[in-house]
Amino acid sequence: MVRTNTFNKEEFKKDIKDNCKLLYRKNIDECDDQQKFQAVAYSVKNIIIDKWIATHKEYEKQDVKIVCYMSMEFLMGRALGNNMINLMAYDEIKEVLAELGIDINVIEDQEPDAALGNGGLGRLAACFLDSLATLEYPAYGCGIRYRYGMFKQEIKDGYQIEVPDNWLKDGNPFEIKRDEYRYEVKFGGYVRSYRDEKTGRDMFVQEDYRSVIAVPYDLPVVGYGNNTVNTLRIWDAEPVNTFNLNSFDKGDYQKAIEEENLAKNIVEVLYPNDNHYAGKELRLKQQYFFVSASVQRAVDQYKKHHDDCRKLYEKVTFQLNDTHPTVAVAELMRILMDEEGLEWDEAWDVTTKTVAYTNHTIMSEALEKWPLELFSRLLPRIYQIVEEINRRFVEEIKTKYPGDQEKIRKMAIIYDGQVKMAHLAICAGYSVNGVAKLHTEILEKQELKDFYEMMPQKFNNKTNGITQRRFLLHGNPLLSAWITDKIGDAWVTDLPQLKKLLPYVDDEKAQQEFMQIKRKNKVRLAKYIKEHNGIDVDPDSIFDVQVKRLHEYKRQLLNILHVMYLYNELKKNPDMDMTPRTFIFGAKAAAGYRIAKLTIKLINNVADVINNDASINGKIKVVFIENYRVSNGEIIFAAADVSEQISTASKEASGTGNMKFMLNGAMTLGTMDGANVEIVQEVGIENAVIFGLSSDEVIRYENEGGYDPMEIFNNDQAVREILTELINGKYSPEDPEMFRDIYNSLLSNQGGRRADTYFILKDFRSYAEAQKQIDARYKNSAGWAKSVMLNVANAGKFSSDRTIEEYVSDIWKLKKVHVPMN
Ligand code: 26W
Repeated sequence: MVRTNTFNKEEFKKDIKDNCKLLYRKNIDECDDQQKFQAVAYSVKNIIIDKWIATHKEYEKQDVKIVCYMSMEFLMGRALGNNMINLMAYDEIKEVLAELGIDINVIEDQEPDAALGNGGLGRLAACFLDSLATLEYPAYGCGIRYRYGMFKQEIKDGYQIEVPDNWLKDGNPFEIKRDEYRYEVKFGGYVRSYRDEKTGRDMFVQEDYRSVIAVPYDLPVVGYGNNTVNTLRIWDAEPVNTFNLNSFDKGDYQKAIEEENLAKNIVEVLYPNDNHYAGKELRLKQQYFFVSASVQRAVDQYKKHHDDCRKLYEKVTFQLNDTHPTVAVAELMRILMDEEGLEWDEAWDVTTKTVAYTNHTIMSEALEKWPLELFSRLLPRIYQIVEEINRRFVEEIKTKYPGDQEKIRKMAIIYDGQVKMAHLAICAGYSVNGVAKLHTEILEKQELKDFYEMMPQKFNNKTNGITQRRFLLHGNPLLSAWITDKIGDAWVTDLPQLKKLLPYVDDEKAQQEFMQIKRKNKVRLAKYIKEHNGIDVDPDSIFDVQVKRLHEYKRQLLNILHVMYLYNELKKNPDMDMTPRTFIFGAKAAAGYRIAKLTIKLINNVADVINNDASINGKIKVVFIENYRVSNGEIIFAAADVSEQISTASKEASGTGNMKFMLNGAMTLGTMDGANVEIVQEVGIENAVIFGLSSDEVIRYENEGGYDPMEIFNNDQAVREILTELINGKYSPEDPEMFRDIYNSLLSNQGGRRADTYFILKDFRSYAEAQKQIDARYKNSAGWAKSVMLNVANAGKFSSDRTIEEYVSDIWKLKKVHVPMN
């Protein structure tokens, strides 16, 4: 396939100027930067729009099967630069703007990140949409148009402050409201049932409910160098009837107020919890809201061309991004039975051929279990259906394992007064997948063992991936140009082509070019850090980076404890031979996660002490980058030398940041966890630095009730020293008790929680050793260059293009649709 554009520079320039007039009644020179951004974005949309129309025309014409990727989160980041890239018009638009005296980077910086997601799971959804469009597969993303996305993080006095993210403040130039696709979504009330005398069927009607209207906004998802433009459809909520507010009827008035509030609240804000289930009623409302609207829309779309809903699965499949959209199972059953007149068995046959489930975590605190009381009150009809699914499933378990009550306790969908969403998703889904080899193995052998034994055919692995269009082509233009110069540009849509770089890894000149580019990217990041943190960092130091959500299992604490240790070593031995190191952190903590927020404060306090200690000659610097997100992430990945992937083995399902670093030529310093295992397999263990307990060892300790961190505390003087510094005021002279909770979490059992749950002290020595190895390896500059070049050359497997091809052939069974343009 030839990928080209038909971009006309002069036309485009005129279009930008016209937009300035139309939107703002101004000449381009009179517009401020935000206005210029809007004008440019509308001009880009103008190129997209014809492809978008053509794409959907072709889908209808060919009557193709479509995947609906159902997700509470889409962490899209900025759209403008990415759209320009995928239109293959980035350089030309950059030139046009330059001719108008406008700096493209300034324009891109005007756009707020679309941060409708927390972290890994939401960003994965965004990468998948990019790959689906690029590979010409028909797909919808289905989600929620939150008014406020992931909060903005400010650091004040070392503490995280959450600031609302009003991302729609200036309007979103790329979105289109689709008023014609409105759906009612009902909550609460009760179910009245009666027998229809004519048909003899039992009928179920929800009465005395409160409802909202779901209204979709469409965002274009542009394929790279083709004519495919798929759709991310995010739902807004509007009140059913504002008119009722004027009613004199008191009952109606009350109801109208409630419905108005329901509509306002439901899409107000993204829950900023990552890997932590809170059981909030509003969250379940959000789930049912977008799922119901999306399923209703999918069934209606199907009925436009077909009249037998028993074959729905031939034209649509729903992929559930974790358990968050799992009510889709019961909602589809409801629509098929109550509205389309199918019998239970017919509806079940369709549902179990339509719905598939991806698991993204084994952390037990992330498992969604809704209290029956809440679930049945909010979704009375859906609850009845789940009850019946559970009744039949328990019967099945009894038949398969007669007399085994334990199996029922462990596998039932409804048990202990809770609805277990993962059990529902596995029972009804035709596919259950993990997100990395190790993760899938742990699901099969441990977490979901009973389900795997009962239905092994459903289980499969789909190792995550990332899109090289955003995380290399857009984020690292220098390296991209260098690679293309060496091996051509086919890697943009075929990442394993990077293997063609192999002949260059021993070539001294190529090594120097490569490291020069890394250095320029470090200068770019240093400038960003200076502007945003006021800290000077040395581009010739090793940039050692850990950026990801803050969570105890990800062990940012291990990293900063090691920094404290290294600082002590350096103070004792000022002539210690070490390459200067800049430790860079970036992480948002969930607003209510105390120990996570305290860890941020610790990192910042340690940074303050070390950065201001002139006696160490700048050999260690510590930087906490405020408000880590997709857009500054692109700059950070490009500049990293060391990629910290140090989760407790078995806890990180996959990780995807690890892949972004690898692709940009950083060395992984990590545990054998998640996709790190596969990264090491691809690049060779000699081109990564691996440390710590294995997942088997961690699981063994856990089954034995943990290990005794006191033993380490008693016997390792250096460890005792840094732990003591947590409570002696060294890093918090104004309040020596400040970090007591961190100290306690490492050393004492607390209310059913094991001391050092995440094996930080257990892995400490091995980590410190690994860090030493990094220093030693970096000293050998040719050896280092070769290793990190090998990381790039072997990153091919980790493209989300590969992941999507696997989903398509093993799960979704989609056909490519080539969109013609005339
Ligand atoms: C109910 C609260 C909640 C919110 C988010 C529970 C769980 C989540 C997500 C599953 C957390 C998440 O983002 N998981 C990450 O998914 C990535 C994509 O598969 C993986 O790479 C990460 O390892 C995993 O932590």
